[in-house]
Amino acid sequence: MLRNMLVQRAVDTRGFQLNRQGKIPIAMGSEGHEAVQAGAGFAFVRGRDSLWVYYRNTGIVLACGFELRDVFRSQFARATDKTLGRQIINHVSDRAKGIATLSSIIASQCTHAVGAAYAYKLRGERDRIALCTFGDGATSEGEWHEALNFAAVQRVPVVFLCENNRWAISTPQNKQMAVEDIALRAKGYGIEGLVCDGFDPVAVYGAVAYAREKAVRGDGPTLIEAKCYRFLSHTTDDDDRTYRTRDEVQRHRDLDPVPRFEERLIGLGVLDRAQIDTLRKEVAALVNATTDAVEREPYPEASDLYGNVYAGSDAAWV
Ligand SMILES: Cc1ncc(C[n+]2csc(CCOP(=O)(O)OP(=O)(O)O)c2C)c(N)n1
Ligand SMILES: [Mg+2]
Repeated sequence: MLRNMLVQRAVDTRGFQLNRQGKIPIAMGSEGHEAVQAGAGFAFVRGRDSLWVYYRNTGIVLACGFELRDVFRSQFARATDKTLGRQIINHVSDRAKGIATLSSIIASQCTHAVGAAYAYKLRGERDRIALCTFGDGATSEGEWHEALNFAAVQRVPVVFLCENNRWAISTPQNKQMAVEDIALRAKGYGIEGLVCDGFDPVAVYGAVAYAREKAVRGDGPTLIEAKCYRFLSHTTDDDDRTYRTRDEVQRHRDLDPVPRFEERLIGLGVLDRAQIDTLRKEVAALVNATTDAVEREPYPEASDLYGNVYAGSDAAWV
């Protein structure tokens, strides 16, 4: 889990650097979400479950088996990218690993996840769930409510995980809803809602593993709200200094989940400081080597544009 959290942080930093160097068009960091994504990813059962995520989810896709080089192929839009360099950055997918492709349309993945889980139920595929993640802002979308309601009525095996980072770009939570806990909304659909500490990967793992077991037993969906914080601007196209104070950001940075988890592991005697330093160096070397290797890969050819659009002829229709 710690390794995954360190990789997430290194990928975020690299994405912002590559954008400022003019090498990639945009980056979306998940700093502050590392614990949510590491914890949830470790509760996902590879080879069985499916994952329905949003753009801030590099950490969880990596924890579910997505390859680091494929993250960079997406960022650099190379021909080797699983979506052939066509999807927006961080909109990654790997069908063989159960990681579904996604749209930037907020909450659209929620109805897709429920559809997949409904299929598992109809086909009698036990011990399989759909894990669906989204932000606090997504819970204002009609599609989110439709997804929760249908999932609850049909008792499909889906786990809803809200990464509540308190902001939807420049909209703070209190301008978006009049409740403090998004998990409360579960009651309105007749399902269980849980709040967990999104700065603690073990707490998130526990909540998601519990909800997964429940779904597998046939006891339907759960809404988990993991409270975290977005340390960076929304994307490299945003400047958060225009709408929130540095004090607020610093207050949350003081609770940074990455050093906090390191201290916890040291306190428990799982790792010592030297081992953590070695791990940090390994992660930095891996991210550097992967960045360099992928940067050398080719872009798609312009003539590839019409391929994989329609079956059959790939000639331009104009
Ligand atoms: C339907 C729709 N409306 C608006 C947008 C523009 N938009 C992109 S990200 C975003 C904020 C989403 O916030 P949240 O769900 O809290 O996720 P976070 O980025 O904070 O992780 C918005 C409004 C969109 N992509 N889709
Ligand atoms: Mg948010």
